[in-house]
Amino acid sequence: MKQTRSKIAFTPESQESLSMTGKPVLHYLNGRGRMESIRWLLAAAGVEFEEKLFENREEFEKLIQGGTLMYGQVPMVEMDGMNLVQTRAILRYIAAKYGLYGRNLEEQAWIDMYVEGLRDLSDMIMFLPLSLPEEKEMNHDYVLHRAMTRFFPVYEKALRDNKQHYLVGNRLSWADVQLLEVILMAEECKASVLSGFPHLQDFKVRTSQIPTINRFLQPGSQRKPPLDAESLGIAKDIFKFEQGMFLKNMSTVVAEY
Ligand SMILES: N[C@@H](CCC(=O)N[C@@H](CS)C(=O)NCC(=O)O)C(=O)O
Repeated sequence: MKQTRSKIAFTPESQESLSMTGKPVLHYLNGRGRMESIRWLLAAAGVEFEEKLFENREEFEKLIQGGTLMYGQVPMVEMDGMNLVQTRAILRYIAAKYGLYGRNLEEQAWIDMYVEGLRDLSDMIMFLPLSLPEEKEMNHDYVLHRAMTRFFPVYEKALRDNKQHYLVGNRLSWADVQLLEVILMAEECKASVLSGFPHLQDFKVRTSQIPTINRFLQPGSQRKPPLDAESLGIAKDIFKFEQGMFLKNMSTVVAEY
């Protein structure tokens, strides 16, 4: 399941031509970050998309100056005549549009509860590479502990108690797509993270075989690899992340761990 960094270079001209294809156009850097869940959801829904990947701060600033970023931030997705921003808003729109957001308000509420928990966990994993060197191991252990004691037991129990293959409504939803994404992220931190969760193991195997998802998991897809040192440096330059941001975000919860 090797992922590559295939990309389309950012140029003002390509910006013009790409949006003419009628496919959603994703604006981000060439890495996972906050855009990855959006890539996952579109891929799972079987929607083809284009990517405009900026490579440095200058290109990002050009995009900001273009005036399409409501908050001067990405992810931004050009779709259905809109410049969609705010990750959750984008995800919710895609989920609703492609039938992955439940059949009624109650199912939507369940999907939201699962997705928000998964977002808490995936944010922690996403920020791990920003840990201070001397705190990396502690943060890594903390996140895995949280995954195994707070988050995964919830999804394990839901699958067990519902006696269904999916988290909500006995059919694939945004919550399932997000769960598989986060399981794979957690396994990159610790390969055996699912060892105490038989239903999640089954879930992973089953959902990975859904044709649209399976294609996304194959080499050469638009799925992005985990951050390496080089791409972390690029991301820091582009977004001007502060080092130690992870710890600042997590400081209240670390104290009680
Ligand atoms: N709440 C926003 C946060 C977006 C955000 O922080 N984006 C970062 C990149 S992942 C960014 O654009 N940073 C540049 C900046 O804030 O100036 C969302 O979820 O989309």
